Amino acid sequence: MTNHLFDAFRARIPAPDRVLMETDDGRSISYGDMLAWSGQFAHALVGVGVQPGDRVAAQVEKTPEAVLLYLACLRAGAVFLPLNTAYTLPELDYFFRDAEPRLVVCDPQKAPAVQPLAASVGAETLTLGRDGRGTLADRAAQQRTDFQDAARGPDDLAAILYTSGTTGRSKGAMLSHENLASNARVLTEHWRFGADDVLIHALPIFHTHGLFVATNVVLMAGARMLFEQKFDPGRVISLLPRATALMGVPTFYVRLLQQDSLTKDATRAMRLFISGSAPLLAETHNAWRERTGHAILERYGMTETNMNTSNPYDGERRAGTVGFPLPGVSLRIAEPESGKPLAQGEIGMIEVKGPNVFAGYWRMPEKTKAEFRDDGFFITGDLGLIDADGYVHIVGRGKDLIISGGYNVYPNEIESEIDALAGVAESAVIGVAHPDFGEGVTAIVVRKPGSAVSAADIAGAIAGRLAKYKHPKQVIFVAELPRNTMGKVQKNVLRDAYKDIYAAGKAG
Ligand code: MCA
Ligand code: AMP
Repeated sequence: MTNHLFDAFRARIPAPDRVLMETDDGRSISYGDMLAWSGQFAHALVGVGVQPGDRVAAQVEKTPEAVLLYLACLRAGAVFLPLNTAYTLPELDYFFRDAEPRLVVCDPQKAPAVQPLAASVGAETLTLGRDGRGTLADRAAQQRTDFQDAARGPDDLAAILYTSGTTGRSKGAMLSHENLASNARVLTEHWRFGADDVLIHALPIFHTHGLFVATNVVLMAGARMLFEQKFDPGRVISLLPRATALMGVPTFYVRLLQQDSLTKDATRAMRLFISGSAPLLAETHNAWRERTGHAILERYGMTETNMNTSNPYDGERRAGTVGFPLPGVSLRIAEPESGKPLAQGEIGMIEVKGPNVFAGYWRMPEKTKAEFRDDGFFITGDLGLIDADGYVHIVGRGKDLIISGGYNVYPNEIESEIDALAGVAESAVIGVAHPDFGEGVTAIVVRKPGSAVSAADIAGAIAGRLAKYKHPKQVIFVAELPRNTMGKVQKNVLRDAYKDIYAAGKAG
């Protein structure tokens, strides 16, 4: 019996005593430990009734045990559903209702509030804390270490990751074993990862970047990771001499550049710095090269597609571009409305096809259909062009999306919350250039006549409903919103009017 993705990882294990993870609190987990403990975790999942195809939702802190839970889900044939630790109870409630998990794993402190939500959809709740302890770990500790992996083929689901839509509800992107395996294999080769690599892993593990790009590549290479609970620029610099590679969002690089201890000497042992999830400013790329002598390698992906393009390992890493389509990925620029392919150099919709592209949105066949062309290309919603040398440039977004510190924020979701307040007539949420987060979430609000609703009222209403990173960094009140002749709010006019509010030295 084969288990498509886990067998691929298993085949790359260099030796059982080789280290897979070193944590910031001094723990060291070998590949042999990973095999034994993920087997115990898999037994624990089966013990609470998890069967192949069942969803296992996890809102847990970043610990080695959280990685074991992910691997245990693969081995048990379950569908892993990681959730951002910042999500609030109303957000969780939606995901549980939509995905109908068999099991929910959460922090012990959150369990009293989460358990009733899980129970309302018939899910069991187990806990896993910041210290790696909890009812899941307790149950796992009593299990045998050998586990007969569930048979899973290339097209079976490995994970569902939720991604918000520009309109309407969040959508669960269904990722198959082969989606993840093919991308991990391609990235490992393209970026030349091998058993001697040591990756600084300081990303969260509930989104594609930290889970599938960083963790899967390490597993596929039989490499090691320095597993940091959260990103701390000083710590990362202190780890550089022991590492060979770093993966980060642009905010990582901006914050690292603020450290005087970031020097050529400090980065001498490193072979690769990779950036993605949001545009890396050419300014940051150039400053990094000047300070360290390394050219950051920028790549481009999406939750639905994993990684699509990458700058070259050997050739020129061109600032402001996301490089070339990865091997096996077809990428074209098309006319957004008709899907007609455009000539080289023209700006249009980026569309992709390949083994990396997801299987569709969970229980949303109509939405899935709407985002694919008839010939199978996925419509990314990103606008771009291919230059004369074949480099892909992302020049804008066809979707109303803000990316703040690498997290996607959908204005529609925040506008709905603000508009629901009694004193608010209407609102527009926009992304404004921000020196730290890339874009700062900003709310432009029109009060109802006679209303005195304040920025604090808005913050108070959103708290507890939306994850913190979605909260507006500034709220600006205006008499009316600019509209075009069709009556549509002109967000470009607003973005232009407020483009300097976060300029260095200003509040926010
Ligand atoms: C934290 N805050 C944020 C963000 N993160 N606000 C806006 N945007 C954010 N990204 C809030 C905190 O709640 C806090 O609020 C305040 O901002 C400052 O917190 P700070 O300590 O500065 O933040 P941090 O904890 O240091 O986090 C910043 C971070 C983190 C390290 C950049 O956001 C991060 O790890 N981002 C990576 C996200 C990621 O992995 N994205 C990949 C998605 P207060 O002070 O009021 O409490 S996958 C993807 O996009 C695709 C597939 C791809 O291509 O990779
Ligand atoms: P997510 O929904 O978290 O998967 O975010 C995917 C989106 O992030 C893409 O559709 C792009 O808009 C954006 N993105 C990812 N990598 C890059 C990059 N290197 N440059 C610009 N945008 C990026």
